[in-house]
Parts: sequence; structure tokens; C-alpha cells
Amino acid sequence: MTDTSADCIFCRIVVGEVPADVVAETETSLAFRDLQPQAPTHVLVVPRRHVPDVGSLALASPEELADAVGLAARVAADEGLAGFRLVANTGAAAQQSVFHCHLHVVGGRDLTWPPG
Ligand code: DGP
Repeated sequence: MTDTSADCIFCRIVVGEVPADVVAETETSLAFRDLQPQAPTHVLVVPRRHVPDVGSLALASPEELADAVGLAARVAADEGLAGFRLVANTGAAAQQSVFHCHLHVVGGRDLTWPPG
């Protein structure tokens, strides 16, 4: 498979080397539950392609970014969420800890603003 990194935990989930609770998928994106959920629904949507963050995905493939956002919305609908938050932490200073692009789909509780 191209565009994967052997050292990347999300690449290893994408290829099935590491188990994950997969809830939905498309040809180019995979959705699975976060190991450390911050809300009743907390799903990660990742492109199968290894890119470090969401801006890099936009540059590499706008179609794959649109696919990932669409899959996130489908997951939210499947979970019956009245509303949800889509978060893409970008950079260590913004608490990004896994450097394979991912969208957090968070919902199922009251979400406050500023984010919390
Ligand atoms: P971020 O901090 O934005 O990079 O979010 C990374 C998220 O990934 C964090 O909420 C925990 C989650 N995570 C890390 N390793 C794994 C894993 O092996 N499996 C799953 N399902 N989630 C993971």
C-alpha cells in the first residue's frame, strides 16, 4: 500500500495490523471510536492515505478531505446526534498527538463554547 508509514498508529489501524472499533468506512476514509473518548460519541475519521494533518490532506486531495467530512456527518447521523463538533487539532501546540490527519467527531453531551 502506498502513502502509509510503518511507524504510524493510524496507518496500522487502516491496514488492520492494530485492532479498532470501526463504525464506518469509504474507499478513502475510515471511522473508528477514539480510545480515550471525551464524550458519549467520540469517533475519529482518518484518510487511508498518510498525511500529517488536515491542511496537508486539503492540499494533497480535496476529494479525500470532502469524503472524510462527509463520512463524519454520516457517523453523526448514524449515532443519532442532534449536533456534533468536528475537531482537527493541528500541531503539537494545539494538542495534536497523532500526526496522521484525523477529524474528531464529538457529540452526545452538551458542548460548550469556547471549546469544552
Ligand atoms: P489528537 O490529540 O488530536 O492527535 O488525537 C489523537 C486521538 O487518538 C486521541 O484522542 C487518542 C486517540 N488514539 C491514540 N491512539 C489510538 C489507538 O491506537 N486507537 C484508537 N482507537 N484511538 C487512539
